Amino acid sequence: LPPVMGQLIGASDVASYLKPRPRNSHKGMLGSVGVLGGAESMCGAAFMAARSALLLGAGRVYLGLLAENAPCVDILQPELMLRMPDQLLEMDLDCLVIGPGLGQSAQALGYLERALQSEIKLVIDADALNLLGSHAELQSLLKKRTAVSILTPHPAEAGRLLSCSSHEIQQDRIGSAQVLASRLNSLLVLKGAGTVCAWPDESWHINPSGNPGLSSGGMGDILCGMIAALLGQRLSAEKATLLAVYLHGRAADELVKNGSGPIGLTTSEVAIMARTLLNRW
Ligand code: NPW
Ligand code: AMP
Ligand code: MG
Repeated sequence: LPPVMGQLIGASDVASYLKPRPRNSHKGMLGSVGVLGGAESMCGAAFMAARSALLLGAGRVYLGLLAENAPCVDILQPELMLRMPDQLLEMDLDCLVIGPGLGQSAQALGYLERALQSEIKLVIDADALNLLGSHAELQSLLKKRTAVSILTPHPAEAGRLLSCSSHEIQQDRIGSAQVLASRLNSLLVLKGAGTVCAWPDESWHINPSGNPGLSSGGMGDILCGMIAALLGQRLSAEKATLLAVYLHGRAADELVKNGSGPIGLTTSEVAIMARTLLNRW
């Protein structure tokens, strides 16, 4: 028989990935996470990613917003540290989320180019994926990276990367995720019901958790913050990805059981429930 390349993500597998904190832990060992995005009218996406990184246990979370009129503090989450995007790219971060609400301006393109040229671990989402889809030179930079790159497209973003429609992606979700992972030398998370996580060696995992309560704006933005928080807490890229994907869906499942969804489920509820599950396991 050929070796089995695919499997379902199991709660019992991922629950043990994040080890209990040592008694003498400090924020320096729990990861400095950066989030770069939030152009005009889309700051919310970057705030959501940053807040979810905080809730999932990152030691420090920095946020760089592109919008000219961006606030300098998140009044509702003052733990977040706001920085200019240029400053953020010069910091010694453990990982960087780039893309939520980033827009596709020349400025956004420049920041993405710099991030891809750096040695930092990257979680690449939303508009950063759209920019990659329309700039072959960025794809070459991505392929050449030796540091971790995790891509989190939904079907339309995956279609932009493969120059096809989201419908075509949906016809072969596993194949599409495998092609993107190996072609772009990245860990690939193809989102949507039954999220597919594919690695460059063509192995893949399907996520059984999650429900239609997650079908609202911002749910993808919190997922990339969750992955980054776990990377910051020193999980391998594969483990951080599988645990975050499972937990994101499982949190939504718990909330639907409690009657908080599927109708009207919000990102903050999902991130807080994910924190509860992580602390209970
Ligand atoms: P269709 O119709 O099937 O072809 P876009 P976006 C598809 C920011 N945000 N299964 C579907 O396409 C983001 O971070 C800001 C199948 C759908 O119409 C980005 O920077 C927020 N298809 C920017 O906005 C909150 C699926 O994708 C299309 C699918 C644009 O990102 C919202 C939409 O994709 C948002 O996060 C699925 N499961 N999921 C804020 N509060 O600031 C998606 N599709 O056109 O890339 O737009 O994802 O909203
Ligand atoms: P985005 O489209 O970037 O906001 O991401 C949406 C997030 O919600 C992804 O993690 C999807 O996998 C998840 N999601 C959306 N709709 C569903 C669904 N019907 N079932 C399970 N997960 C979903
Ligand atoms: Mg998204």
